Amino acid sequence: MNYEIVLATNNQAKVQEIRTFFKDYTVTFLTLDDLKLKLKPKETGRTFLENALLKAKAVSQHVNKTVIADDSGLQIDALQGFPGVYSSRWLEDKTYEEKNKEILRLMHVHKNRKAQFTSAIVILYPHKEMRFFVGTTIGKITRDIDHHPNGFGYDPIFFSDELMKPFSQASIEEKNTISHRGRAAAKLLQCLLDKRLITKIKAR
Ligand code: ITT
Repeated sequence: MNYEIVLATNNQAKVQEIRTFFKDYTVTFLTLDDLKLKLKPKETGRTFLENALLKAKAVSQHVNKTVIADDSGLQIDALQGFPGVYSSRWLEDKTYEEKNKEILRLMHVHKNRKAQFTSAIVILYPHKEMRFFVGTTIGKITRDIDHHPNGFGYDPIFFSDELMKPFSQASIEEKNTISHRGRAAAKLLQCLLDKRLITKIKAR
């Protein structure tokens, strides 16, 4: 039987990326929707790690299962790391098209376009043991919004230095190989394998 993990997120794009990352392993990810849980924990922490833990704990109170949460964001050098932990809450009532336009406007005067994505993933077991995994990926803020349909959030304005294209032009599998979330997930995978909670599904 597959090992079950609850994903403490309301972001369906994160669910897709994580499910894709673990598709060859004996793990099933349950969403808040699957469990009919309507929770939107307040992200009052000052760091990605604090916020990931807040989200994992909020969900863990309602389920007797292992929970993981991801808190992530875009940090732009010329804007002193902004939007960072505010990536989701900043201009919350606006669409990502509008948020991305606003970032490009703020960046108009800056020559230094360097930026990074960071993801902090927390795993919280039913017996309350927890582990943290962090991943980062570097790139540059583009001059224009890329209108290719892949990705989500800030992907259309993030040119990956490693893929040599905007994240919005990468497939989920491709993005997972070098992304902040993919790198944090790789560390989580190793931990789950080491604990023998999951194994690789054997090819037939
Ligand atoms: P949950 O808290 O329910 O998981 P959220 O979207 O609010 O969903 P965060 O609080 O972690 O998630 O906010 C992170 C925001 O940073 C997210 O909404 C995106 O706008 C952005 N972000 C994070 N990872 C990203 C990625 O891989 N590509 C593009 N944008 C990303």
